[in-house]
Formats: sequence, structure tokens, C-alpha cells
Amino acid sequence: MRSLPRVRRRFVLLVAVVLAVVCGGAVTLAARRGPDGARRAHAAHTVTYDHYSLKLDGNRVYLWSAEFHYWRLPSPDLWRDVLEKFKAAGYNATSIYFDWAYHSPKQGVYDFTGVRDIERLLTIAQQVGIYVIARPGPYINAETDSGGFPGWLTTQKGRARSSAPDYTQAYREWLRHVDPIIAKHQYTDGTGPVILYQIENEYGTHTDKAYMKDLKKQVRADGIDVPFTHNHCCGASKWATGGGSVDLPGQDSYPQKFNCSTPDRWNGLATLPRFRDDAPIFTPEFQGGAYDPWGGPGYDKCRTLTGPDFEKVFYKHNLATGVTMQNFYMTYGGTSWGWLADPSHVYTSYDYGSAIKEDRELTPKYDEAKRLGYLTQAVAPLTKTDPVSAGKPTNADVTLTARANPDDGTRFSVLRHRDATSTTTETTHVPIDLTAGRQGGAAVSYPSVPQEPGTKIKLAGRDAKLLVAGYHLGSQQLRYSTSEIMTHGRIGDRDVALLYGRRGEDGETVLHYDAAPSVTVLSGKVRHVWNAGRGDLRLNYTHQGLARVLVTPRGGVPVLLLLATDQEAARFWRQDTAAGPVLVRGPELLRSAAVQGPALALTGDTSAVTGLEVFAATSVRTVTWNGAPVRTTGDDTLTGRLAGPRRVTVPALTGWKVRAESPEARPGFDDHGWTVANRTTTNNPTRPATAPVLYADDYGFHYGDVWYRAHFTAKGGETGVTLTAGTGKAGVYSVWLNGKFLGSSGDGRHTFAFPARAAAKGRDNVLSVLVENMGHNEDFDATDTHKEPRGLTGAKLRGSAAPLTWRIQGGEGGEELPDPARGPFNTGGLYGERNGWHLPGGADAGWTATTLPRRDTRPGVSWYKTTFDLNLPKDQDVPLGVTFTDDHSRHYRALLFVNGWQLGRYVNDVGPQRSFPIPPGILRANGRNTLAIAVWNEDGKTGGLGQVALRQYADLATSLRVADVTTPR
Ligand code: IPT
Repeated sequence: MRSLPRVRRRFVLLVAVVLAVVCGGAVTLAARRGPDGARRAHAAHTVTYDHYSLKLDGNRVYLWSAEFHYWRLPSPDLWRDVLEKFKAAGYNATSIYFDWAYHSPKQGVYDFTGVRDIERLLTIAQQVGIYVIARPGPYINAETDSGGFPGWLTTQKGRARSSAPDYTQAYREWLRHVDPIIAKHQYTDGTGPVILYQIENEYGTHTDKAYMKDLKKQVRADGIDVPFTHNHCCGASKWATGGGSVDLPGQDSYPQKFNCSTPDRWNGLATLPRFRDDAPIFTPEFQGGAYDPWGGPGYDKCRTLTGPDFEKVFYKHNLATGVTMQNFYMTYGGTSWGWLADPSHVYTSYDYGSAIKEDRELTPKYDEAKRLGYLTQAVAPLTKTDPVSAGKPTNADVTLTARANPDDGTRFSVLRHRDATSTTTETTHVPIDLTAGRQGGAAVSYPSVPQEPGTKIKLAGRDAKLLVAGYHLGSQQLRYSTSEIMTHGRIGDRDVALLYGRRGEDGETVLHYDAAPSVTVLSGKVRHVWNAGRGDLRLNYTHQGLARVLVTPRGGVPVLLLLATDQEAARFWRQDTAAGPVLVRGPELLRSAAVQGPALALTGDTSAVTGLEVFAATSVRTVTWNGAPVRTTGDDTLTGRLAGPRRVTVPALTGWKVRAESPEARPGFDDHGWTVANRTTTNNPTRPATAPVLYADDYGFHYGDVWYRAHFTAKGGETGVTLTAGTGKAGVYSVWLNGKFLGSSGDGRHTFAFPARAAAKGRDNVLSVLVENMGHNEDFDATDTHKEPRGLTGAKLRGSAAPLTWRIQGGEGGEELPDPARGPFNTGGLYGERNGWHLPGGADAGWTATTLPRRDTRPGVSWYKTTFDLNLPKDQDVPLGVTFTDDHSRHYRALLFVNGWQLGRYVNDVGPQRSFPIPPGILRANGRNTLAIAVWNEDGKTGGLGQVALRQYADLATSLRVADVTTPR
């Protein structure tokens, strides 16, 4: 991708008008109001599209995009890490949801600072050189609480995602806050990376055209002038034509679905639709992984379900069917830290089994995405293709689909099993017909490829191959190759082309020349024959390691062919510099390359001592790696060695202290400062089972645990209490009478029997109830499912009509956040949370020394804390996490706080997550860290806390630098 343009504003009305006329359907004439209210038009840069592809400044681009959620990574310097990793894999864009709730704890209150600083996010994207698809909702789904709606929105009367007046006022408020920040970073203005803006999300059923129209109107009024997109899932409204329609409609697709417990079960191909003839085929979300619920099989299984074989077959099928805009959801998932997770689909980790793990490690899925991504960015004719007839492979169990670029004839054939889910090994020959092409006027056809006797094309198990033919590969004419193209470019005085195939499989590459070129096999075993009649140089080889062939045509530009296995190909990195493309072989990651005179400055990561090989312009004589000179040899490519990281050891966690809380369970606890819960009405579509209304949200407590206390004067016949609580999936609530523990229940109704004589007749008795709120549901169908009540929804004494008078206490301050830096999702209403026990620097009074594991039969909540010091090398990225080990039959759950940030919700008897990555920045790499764990003993028998340890996931030497996140104490 070319680097993004610098600030360049031209308000040339005439040019804009002409462009608007020429470019038809797309939004080229960007007309918006300036601060003076005057309508202005500017055409500094354009984002347009046609039947085939997106165009930037009139140039076709293949959109190869990676989904990222900054709010799932609360450490801004790591945003750069992730975006650099995307860019390095060949993604030219990132698609970003903006989570309304993350920024708004209360109606009218918005925060875009610290870990919420989206201005910084968009600036980083610009610096990294990656385009942005902005998706601010207002509804986003995304397996997050309320699908991104703020907690305060759950109490509105009007249906969300409709034209209801209260909802309208609310979403306009959000857009008015978020849009101007996005608007400042638009490609069209020459000021930023934002090229597209999504309206709403998978809005297909229970839709409201007026709402869609108003969203568009509001967003344009807010200064957004890039084209509007939409992601269709299901339902009638595709927003492709008619009222409320968007510029660029697209289809989301999750062909493997989300059951990671059967990771080898494939569901077969789905072909993406073209919604409008004047717009390209676009998939705003194509499956990049899968979510995993409480008690699920874990994300490694999701990574298998959507592994490299899946990427090969499904992503190439998209290429084969003419898709030129693909965004992969997720490419880096991150962490639903605090109470960000929606209860039904996910736990804390949002790793998603994606190409980049939650702890930011690259996986084999990343390698495959990179092999394909590089192709989409290097082989330009792919941006404009029509279907053509492919001919029949010799093996009837395989299918060949072909497309060709109508201008230059480049032909793309995708070969796969007829049944895409098949695991058999097939071999075949295929026809490659270039007679329709315009290759130098030569109409040629190869009825049976590969031509070399005894060789064949193989599909070993689940696999697909994208074969390019009739292609101007730099200055060469590629007739065809049965190897796949990863990338190529003019580097120095020759072309360099990197081709790859599966280890041990045959490869055949045919290049056309007017006269016999000279061929030098530099390494590996490569046979070559010259067919003078056809002017074809045919190379045959078995993919094994890395073979190199230099072909020098008479009087033409030489080409260095690099013929690699998949694995060898993945070790190559490409970066485009002012002096042309640079290929680098060896390191774990190449983040950047810059050429200045004879010096090439490279930055990146290594996980061990690594060989380095640089393919760069002939002018490049010296190389630095992360700022330090590399001693290189060779005068063709430059080779050298890169150091790996130093070994680090993480400290054992010792010095634990414990402190019991839940004084709220005791009868004498002073609750007079709590909110009286006496509402008799609610806007909630769910009517309460009993009066008063006890819904936590109605009292401004939207996240985490909530305490209730009810006083009643016993009449004497009380035998128990029937409570109904809405916790969301896998949640729990515990109940006490006058300090005596009655037990716990999961979501729903439960009767708690009173022990004999526990309720004192004629006297004040106190029920204490601690209810967990696992989060609000999503609102997928626009039916207000996010409003399903949380907290207590009904309460009735058994054997008595004595009235209950209630008070409620959730997170300190409710919607008035005591700790805006950590934000609305960080804490709930536990005593320790309300009193800052989770924060670093608290006093030690009341805490006693202990060791782990520890057994505890006291019901309710106890806290454990310790500190540890880290002194990690500044130039190393050492992803660390906290791991819990215990017998899973013990019924307790825990909140994990690191330096005051809640980064894990551990449920010992549900799982599956037992290891919680802590992002650097939150974790102090050089200094003291405070760990605090609030443990809720659910049965008063099997509580306590198991083994808790730091775990090191990886160790990398890196150029990445991470500043500590500003954290109030
Ligand atoms: C689709 C949503 O748009 C996205 O926000 C996320 O929830 C994703 O799926 C799943 O992870 S909804 C799906 C039913 C296609």
C-alpha cells in the first residue's frame, strides 16, 4: 500500500463537481459544513467504487482488512503493535467498532481520553499506514455488553434501533460526540486513514427506514464524507437500494459457525452475494475465528475450526467468486476486560481463535493470511475480474473456477475439492487456456498442466490453490505457475518473485521469452527446459525449503525466482520504502523498513537468534535492526544475524494476604447511605414479578455485582423467601438472613428456606442478597433484548405477607464514576471494590498473611492480594498472564485486578478460561505490580483460592516500546 497522503486540502468546487459527475454512485463530492456553517466542497482525495472494486483517488485497491477493537486492549501503545502486525501481514485496512458504552457512563457524559483516546488510535493507524473502516454503530453487537449500548440506555422507554424519540435523542448524542473525531481523520480530506463508515450493524429484521435515514443524515451533518457501508447478516432489509440504503452494502459470513467443540467439522462453502451491480462484492465480516462461551471448549479449538486450511479454502473461494473487499472478524480479538463481555457468548478472553492471539502472538493462521494478503496487494489485476470458463480438471473430484481481468487477460484459477469439506488427497491435471487473453498478442493454451511427465497438481486434504496465469509479472510474462504467488516486485535491477507450494509437492512455472534466456539455479533442485517453438521456459521442481533461480533474458530485466514451501514463504516480509519494495527473510516480524541513502533501517521482532537476508535496492549497503548496525555480507542479497531476546524469568507469587468482606450480610451493617429501592414503575418491557421494581439498571447500577438488603418485621410464620434474579448466563446470587448464609443459586427463581427460629418474630430482620450481573444481552434482532432485567426481579416471603423494604448498592457512585480512567466496566458493587481494595497502594490493616492454595468455608467474598516486581528488558516484549490452578469441583469465582484494572473473571467450576493475559502498559514491566483477587465462595464449603501464578507466554526482542498506562492509585 502506498503511504497515506499528507495533509492537503483543496476546496476546488469545480473539480469536485466534475468528479461527482464522472464517478456516479459514489460519494466523491464531499460537501459538508465548515465551522462557519457554510457548505464546502473539496476533492483532495476520493473514495469511490464500481462493479469491480473500491478505488482510492481513482486507483483500484483490493481491500484486505483486519478487525480490531481498541476497547479490548486497554494499552494504547499496543494498538500500534497490533496495527503494525496487521500491516506487516499485508492487510491494507483495519475495521474498527467504536463501543458507545465504553465512552459513556451516563447520558450526556463522554470520555475520549486515556485508554479511550480514539484520536490517538486514528493517528497511530495513519502513522502505521493502514486504512480504517469506522464502525461506530450506534449498535455494534460484537459479543459485548448490550451490543455496545450504554447501561443507561437499558432504561429507555422507546425501542432501541427505532425512531423512538428517547432513543433518537440518545444516538444523536453519541454520534455528535464520536463523529467529529472520526471526521478529522478522513482520507477524503487528506487528513487520515478513514476510508469507509458503517451505518448500524446487521440490521435486517424489525428495521425502521426513518431511523436509517436519520443516521445517515446525522453522520453527514457531523462531517463524515466517506462512503457509507453496511453489513448484512439476515432478514429482509439489505440496505442496498431504497430508503435508508447505504453506498456500499456487504454480506457478513461465518460459514463455520461458532461451535468450537467440533473443530474438524466443516459446513461447506457459502458464496457471497453481489447486492448491486454498481458496487463490488464486499464482506464486511468474514469469519476469522469464533467466539467461545462460558464452559466452552476454549479458543485453541476455535483456532483449529478456522485454521490455515479453512483460510485457504474459504478465502480463496471468495477470491474465486470475485470478492474484492474482505474484512476478517476477528484478526486480533483481545480481552473483554472488566464487565465488557456479553453474558451469552463469551467470557473474559475475546481471543476468538484469530490469527493474532490475545497476548499478541502470531499464529500459523497469521502466516496463511499473510501469504494471501501479500498476493492481494501485489497482483493488481485481481481488483478487476470477470468469471470465465475454467475447463475441466482430469480428476472429477476437484473443481476449477476461473476469472480473468478483462483489460490484460490475467487469469486466476482456484482449484479445490468438489466437496470443499473433503479430506481426501487428490491429484489432477488442469487446462490453462490463455487464448482469450492479451498476452503480447500470443494466444496460447495448455491443455494439460503440469506438462512435465510424472508430475501433477495435488490437493492433500483440505486445501485450495490460487493459480495465476497470463500475467505480467513485473517485466516478465508468466504463462502460468502451479505454485502460488505470494508477492513480487522490482528490487534493484531485477524482478524478485516469491512463489510457494506445500512441502513435497510438484511445482511447474512457465515464463515466456522471445529468445532463450540464461538460467542459473542458485540453490535447490530445479529442472528447466526451453521450448523454442513456444518461447516457453519451463521450470520444474519439488517444493522443498527454498530454491532460487535467476533467469536473465537477452536484453531484458532478470528475475530472481524464490520457490518456497509454505513455511519458508512465511519467513519473508515485505515493506515498501521510498526506494521501492524490500524483502526481508528471517525474523519473527518485520515492523518497518526505511531507506535513507545507502542505509536501510529495519525494525521488528525476533524470538531467537535468527539469520537475516535482505533483498533491497542495489544502493542499499548497510542495514540496521532496531537501531543497531547489522554486520552483513554478500553483494547481491545482504545476509547477517539478528540477536534474540535475553531469557527472562518471572517471579513466583508469594507474600499473599487475605481479608474477608461482605459485611453487608451482617444484620447490623449500616445501609442507610444506600439507594432506597421503592420504584413502582419501570420503562422495562419486562414487568417485575413483585413490587417494588428491583432492577439494578433502574437505580443506575449497570455493571458487576449488586447488593440488596431488605428489612422486614417477621410475623412468625416465615419459612423462607422466593427470589428471582436475572444474572445472565453462568451468573450466581447468594442470600443471607440476619447474617446466616442461606445458599446460592444461578440465574432464575429459587426458594431459600429459613432455618428454624432464624427470623425473629416482631423484630427487624434483614435479608442480604448479592447478585452478579454477567452483563446485558445483545440486541441482535432489534427487539430490546438488552433490556432483560439484571439484579433481583422478584422477591416474596414464604408463609408471611410481611412487606419487604429494600435498599440497593452497586458500583460506587453508580453512573457518576469515581474512577473515570478505568471507566464504567472496571468495578461493580463489592465492598472491597467500593472501598478501593482492588487498587494499588492500599493500607495493610485488616489483612492477614496467608499462602496459596487456601481452603475457606466462609461464604461470601474474601480478597487476596500480593505485589511483585518486574524488571523486564526495555527492548523485549514479554507477554505475561495470571494462571489459576485448582480442582474444578470447587464452587467459587474470582475477579482478577492487576494494578486496579479488572482483567479477568475466573469461574472455577465453569471455565474454560484459566489463564488471563495482562497487557503490558497495565502491567508495569519495570516496577511494582499489585495483584488483588476478589473470591466469591458460593457454597460456604468449597471456597478459598487455588494456586495463582504468573505465566510467561512468549519472549521477543522488539522495537516496540510500551509506556505505562496512566493509572490513578
Ligand atoms: C456478527 C456481528 O456483526 C458481530 O458484531 C459479531 O457479533 C459477529 O457476528 C460474531 O462474532 S453477528 C453473526 C450472527 C453473523
